[in-house]
Amino acid sequence: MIKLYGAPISNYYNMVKVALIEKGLDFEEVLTPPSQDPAYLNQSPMGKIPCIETPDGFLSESLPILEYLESLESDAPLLPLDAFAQAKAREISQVIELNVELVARRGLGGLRGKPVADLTISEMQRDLPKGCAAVARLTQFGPFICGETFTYADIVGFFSLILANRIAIAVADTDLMALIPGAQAWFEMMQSRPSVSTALADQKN
Ligand SMILES: N[C@@H](CCC(=O)N[C@@H](CS)C(=O)NCC(=O)O)C(=O)O
Repeated sequence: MIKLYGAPISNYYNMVKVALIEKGLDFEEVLTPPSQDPAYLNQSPMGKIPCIETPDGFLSESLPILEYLESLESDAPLLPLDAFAQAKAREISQVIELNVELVARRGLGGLRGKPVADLTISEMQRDLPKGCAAVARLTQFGPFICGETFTYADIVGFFSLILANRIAIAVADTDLMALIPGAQAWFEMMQSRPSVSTALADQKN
């Protein structure tokens, strides 16, 4: 059985948790904060959450974890069969993480009442529209990010945008949903998906 280390407050933790639920894999949640404790660094080398424990050892970084889960036997694939379509799902996941989630994350302190430097805010205002335009170029939400089929790119996209948009609105006065045509309807569809609503409910508890 897979052990999932981390906490529901983390959007990355929720990406992995929702993938485990969607794939119908048995897993156990082990509540763990991010930590620089040497014992935890042996599990997750940057001390971040999530990481998972598999029969073969520990694994960190959400995207490789999703790839690993995809390699396990399950009746619910989270990537299409076609190699090019698979690569497109990876492409959009990475574009969202690098150019939207991580850019917005620079202002995370702002959600916790900490001051955010003017330079950081102006860089967010410059870079987030670029990242959103790239996402918009890659998807038409038909209805999912990659078209007709639900993929892990929907999970990565949803849990990236849910946090990134809160930060972007609060800190940089930038509404990411308004910058990605079709994103709002897709976001609402994702929110009511049982795996996602379970993770969101657990986050509130
Ligand atoms: N690239 C990592 C990012 C994970 C991440 O940033 N996790 C946050 C919580 S949402 C964390 O552990 N932060 C603590 C830290 O940066 O030390 C992944 O894909 O899993």
